[in-house]
Amino acid sequence: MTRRTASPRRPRDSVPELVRALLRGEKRAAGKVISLIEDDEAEAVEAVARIFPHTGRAHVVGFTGPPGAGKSSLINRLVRTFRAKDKKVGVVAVDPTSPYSGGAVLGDRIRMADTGVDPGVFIRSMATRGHAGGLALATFDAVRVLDALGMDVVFVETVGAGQSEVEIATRAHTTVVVEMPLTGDVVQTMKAGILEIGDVYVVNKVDLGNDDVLVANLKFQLEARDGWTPPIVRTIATDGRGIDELADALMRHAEFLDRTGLRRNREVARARLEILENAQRSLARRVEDTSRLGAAFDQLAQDVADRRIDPHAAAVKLLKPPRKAR
Ligand SMILES: Nc1nc2c(ncn2[C@@H]2O[C@H](COP(=O)(O)OP(=O)(O)OP(=O)(O)O)[C@@H](O)[C@H]2O)c(=O)[nH]1
Ligand SMILES: [Mg+2]
Repeated sequence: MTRRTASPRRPRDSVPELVRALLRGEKRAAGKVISLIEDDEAEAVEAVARIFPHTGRAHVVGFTGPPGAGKSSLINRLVRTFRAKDKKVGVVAVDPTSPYSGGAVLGDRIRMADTGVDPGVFIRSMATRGHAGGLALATFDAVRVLDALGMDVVFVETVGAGQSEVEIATRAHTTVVVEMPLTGDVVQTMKAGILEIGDVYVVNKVDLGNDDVLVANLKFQLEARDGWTPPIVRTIATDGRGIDELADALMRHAEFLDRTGLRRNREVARARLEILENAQRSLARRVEDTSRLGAAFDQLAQDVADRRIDPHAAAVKLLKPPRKAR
């Protein structure tokens, strides 16, 4: 089959082929589609459009929290726990440095990127380059790939350093906020906004002590939302303590969303964001390559320089869809 992209790189499978393989559960195809998304290739749009009708099954759990709190370690443990319950598990880590081993399923860091011996686990790190602003979109497109691949649960890890990372986590069905107790004589306050976003709070590294103050603080400050009081789970990710309770809390929240109809609300809220972001992105694409704007753009620039039109009106005119030929 001939390709339109005159790329010197290795020949690629066609998008329909890739999507068919993905829907058959082939992890290799999933990895390729995520690479297209990651590189923001035009084919990614077609691929996501094709897989979209096959998504909506997976329960998506977002993890956020300060660097080093133990998000990756917790997810590694949870992968194992959910595999033991015979659930297929996907992981998208928005931090490419995350050290994933896939619980006990995968042995080393080299193989963690896209394959493993267990067909029920798929772990993928997303590189963040080239996605200023579009990171949330790329992440959720990748989540959809894992959904279509047949994963029952998809964990998304982001480092809660910036607002955009926190936002990614809140687009999940269940948002987990991971904190760790600080040691020494410090008053530990929560970062602004962190108390509003979590459905489940984890206080990890309780082996290091000082967790009582943090847990009491959280208990005091957390409020029920829509009839759900966020549980606070104490864990030691390194030895597995509290992981069963955490898995249980995640499942209870999933059931709560189904029982109350809030799952649908969350889907609609995310859809709003995604429609707007896609609209912004396609507008940005239309104007980023000035060579493709053609003679109309040049003429508008002349008109602005001659004061025949102001720059704002010129922009509106530029973005008007071309008139259809009669
Ligand atoms: N003592 C102790 N160490 C832990 C625990 N959980 C994780 N760690 C260690 O803390 C360090 C950071 O853990 P990660 O799981 O990489 O944390 P993270 O939140 O994913 O970190 P980033 O992705 O860099 O934000 C590692 O060295 C872990 O081994 C715990 O419960 N107790
Ligand atoms: Mg990590």
